[in-house]
Amino acid sequence: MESGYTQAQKETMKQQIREAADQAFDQEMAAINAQLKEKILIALIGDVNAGKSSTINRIVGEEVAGVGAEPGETTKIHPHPYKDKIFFIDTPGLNDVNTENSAATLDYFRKTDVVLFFLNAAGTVFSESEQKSFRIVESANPNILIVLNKIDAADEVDRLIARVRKETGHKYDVIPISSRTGENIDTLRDAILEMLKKKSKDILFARTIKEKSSTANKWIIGAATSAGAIGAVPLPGADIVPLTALQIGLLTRLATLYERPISKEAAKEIVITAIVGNLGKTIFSQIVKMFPGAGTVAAAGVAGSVTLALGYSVKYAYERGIDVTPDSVANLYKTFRERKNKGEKLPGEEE
Ligand SMILES: Nc1nc2c(ncn2[C@@H]2O[C@H](COP(=O)(O)OP(=O)(O)OP(=O)(O)O)[C@@H](O)[C@H]2O)c(=O)[nH]1
Ligand SMILES: [Mg+2]
Repeated sequence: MESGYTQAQKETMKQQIREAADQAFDQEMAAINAQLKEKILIALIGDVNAGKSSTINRIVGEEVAGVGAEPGETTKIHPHPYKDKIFFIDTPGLNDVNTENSAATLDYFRKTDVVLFFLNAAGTVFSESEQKSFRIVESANPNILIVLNKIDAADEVDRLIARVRKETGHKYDVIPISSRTGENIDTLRDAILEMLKKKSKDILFARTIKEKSSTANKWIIGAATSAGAIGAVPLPGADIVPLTALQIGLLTRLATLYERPISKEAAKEIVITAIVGNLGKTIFSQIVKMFPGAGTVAAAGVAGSVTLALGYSVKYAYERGIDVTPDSVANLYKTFRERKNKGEKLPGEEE
């Protein structure tokens, strides 16, 4: 396959990628390792039976704490150390906020990374006592997502959302979910990750939860979109350093997400294969058909397409326990393309 670069350009680019990758890899790994050392605190606030425990179980994909049908199972502040350094702080409403617990409670909220404020769509939504709790929480920590749970058992959900948004000054996301049916749990999960990302704390949480595929897709599309902004066709010279850094960043994060460490050498050679080698220019028109989200990225050019192909190939390999090497990545890409040319679906499309 013709990559469109002259032999001399290829040699220059390889050298530039090696140098840029050396530096980028060390920086990315240092940043990731720093993230992994930090604690993540997620507060769950809401009346008894609002569905706090059921929702968390859904988000992480396994049983975290006892989900009781008995009202009032959670009776006091209860930081569950979940996994690694992730803590869920389970609180039953704040009706007793004037009691001796209040100072400790507020202290917790101040330290919290994400506050999930639960409302029961099938109950009295945003009652006076809930509003009072909300004001208290809001004063301590504005990183709040309002979770409107049990929408499977409620009517006029849109109206409830509009009301809660209005009563909270349109400052917070109100996310309607059902932890019974699973509806919109992915939206809530993404919102949590988005909030953690702003604090550079999303990687540990993303790695800990069971559902990794949608996180990987977001990272891949994000990196590809940024790559697209670098230049339509990456040229030897100024384009190579930022493009290499982006791809190394994506590779190291995917490796961390799937808990399959990648060596600097392998990462470097994979980037060379992608940029200089056979993931080159000719994939441009084909990639649009191949991967979810490719349409917008491919419009931005070869750099974006190449990054997308790289990301999806590596993700595919990790999900199937295939070793991530320059050869395996290039082969996977070829397989994808052949399948697509024969009109077959890609694995990701079959869901
Ligand atoms: N219909 C419906 N029921 C739900 C939903 N989520 C939870 N429930 C039920 O509501 C009850 C309480 O759920 P939990 O997850 O224990 O609620 P909690 O907020 O953790 O309750 P406490 O720990 O007692 O404060 C259980 O019987 C759940 O099965 C939902 O989305 N829809
Ligand atoms: Mg509970």
